[in-house]
Amino acid sequence: MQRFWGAMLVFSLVSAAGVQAEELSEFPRTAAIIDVLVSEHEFDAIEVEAWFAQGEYIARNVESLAKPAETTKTYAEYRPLFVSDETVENGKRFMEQQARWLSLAEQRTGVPGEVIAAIMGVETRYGNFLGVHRTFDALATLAVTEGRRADYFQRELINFLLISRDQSFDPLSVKGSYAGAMGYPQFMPSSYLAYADDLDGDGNIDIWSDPVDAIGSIARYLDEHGWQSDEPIATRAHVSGEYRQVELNSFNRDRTLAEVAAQGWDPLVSSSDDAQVHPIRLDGDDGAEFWLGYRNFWVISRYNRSIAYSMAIFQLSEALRLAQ
Ligand SMILES: [Ca+2]
Repeated sequence: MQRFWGAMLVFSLVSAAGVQAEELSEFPRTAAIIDVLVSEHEFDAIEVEAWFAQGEYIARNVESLAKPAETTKTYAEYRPLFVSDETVENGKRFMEQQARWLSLAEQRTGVPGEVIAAIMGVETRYGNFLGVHRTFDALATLAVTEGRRADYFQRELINFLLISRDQSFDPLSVKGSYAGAMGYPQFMPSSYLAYADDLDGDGNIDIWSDPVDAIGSIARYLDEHGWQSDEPIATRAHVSGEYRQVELNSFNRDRTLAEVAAQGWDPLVSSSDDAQVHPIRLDGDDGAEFWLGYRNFWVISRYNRSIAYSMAIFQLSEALRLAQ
């Protein structure tokens, strides 16, 4: 108990000294954001100020943004978080429950149901974990924190408030990820505005409580980023010679299958000579693994620009396809 009170005292002294602002309204960027909302988007000043007064600054979210799991773990550590007997079993059940809508989305976009389901599985455990942070707090925290991404999060915060006005919900009522990703598909507000889809046709686009619209939205997102129907996503490759001759684990789109084949990369699942490829080396359970990502792998990476993330989506989708 004594130690507890000691810790409380230190905390109080630090706060009183004003070492760091703890209220959203104390940050210099806040007044400018409120001004944009009022002058450019005709929000009511008193209402906006009340949101910032009731919202919370979440200091640890700023740290979380700097070190997401896909950049701090090897692939052998990362993969089982998302590809396991449990995630495949739950995904199979999700696909059975949503078979009609997955099929409709696939008809419209060419994106296979198992890829849509895999994204939902990795993002939110098929809708069972939508995030614990109020979206307003998450976005406002990152928007008021000085840094190279502050302007990006300011735009996302404004987009979020525009969506809440359009869809008539209280912006303080919605929860999501620490970085402001929302609902079943974990869309950032700008992605909602650009790609969200009313798959069930009821006139609302609800990605927060409706898996059907989320399915349509994920399919549309991949489609509009260039998904190619009936083309492979990625394949294991055998590499003869010096694999470092090609740039590894990059999303540069200027390599073709013919070029990397000439440098000793031999894919298990082939494609056309001029197919876009991404040579990949991962640290798997049994050491180095070599892969070639195709165009559809790059399309998946538009969801999250990470090799580990995109590979986990591909491998979960393959497991779900085989489990059908
Ligand atoms: Ca709808």
